[in-house]
Amino acid sequence: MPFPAEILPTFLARLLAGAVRHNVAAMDIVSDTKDWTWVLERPCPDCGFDAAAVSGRDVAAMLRVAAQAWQVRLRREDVRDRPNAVTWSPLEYASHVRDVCLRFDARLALMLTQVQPEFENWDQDATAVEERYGEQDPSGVATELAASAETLAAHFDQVRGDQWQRTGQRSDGARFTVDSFARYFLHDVLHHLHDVDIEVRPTHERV
Ligand code: NI
Ligand SMILES: [Zn+2]
Repeated sequence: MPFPAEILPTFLARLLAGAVRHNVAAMDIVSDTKDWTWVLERPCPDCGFDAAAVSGRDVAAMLRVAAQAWQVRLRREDVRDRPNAVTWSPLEYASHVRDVCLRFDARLALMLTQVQPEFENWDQDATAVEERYGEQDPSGVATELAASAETLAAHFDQVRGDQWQRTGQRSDGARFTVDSFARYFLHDVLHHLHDVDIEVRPTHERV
């Protein structure tokens, strides 16, 4: 099993080096209505993350590193600025990531306690409007994101043995194991760091 701390810094380092360039079309807010399950099969051409190269067991540690990067991003002056009319501001993306952690934590609990549960549909764009993501307080979002990410990381840490192969299903029919669900989730958190042009130094440089 690869040591997870080595993978995420490589990813962040590539972002810093400009090796991964934006695909402007892919940044559109409506992109979250697309089915992203293909990211489990091949590297994401936008953010460069390869979900097939990690194990569900790596996800908790990588989530903790990513959550730190979000803390840094939320402190920047341009946190409320949208790059253009159809792209979320970093604050909106961070609010989304906070809620993704909450939502996926609830789904993980279902997968661990029920036989192939079906997840309730979640309209992410409607939630962003209803919850007024763009008007939330950045420091409050930072605190909430840190808490929701840590809660989910702790629950991933508690998954044991056969539990990684338990299953769940989205309302659109997409099926996940806890393992693929964890890797799918991690991509979302990392992809959105890419969306907000994260500029943080990897904390675990390999020497
Ligand atoms: Ni997302
Ligand atoms: Zn991506």
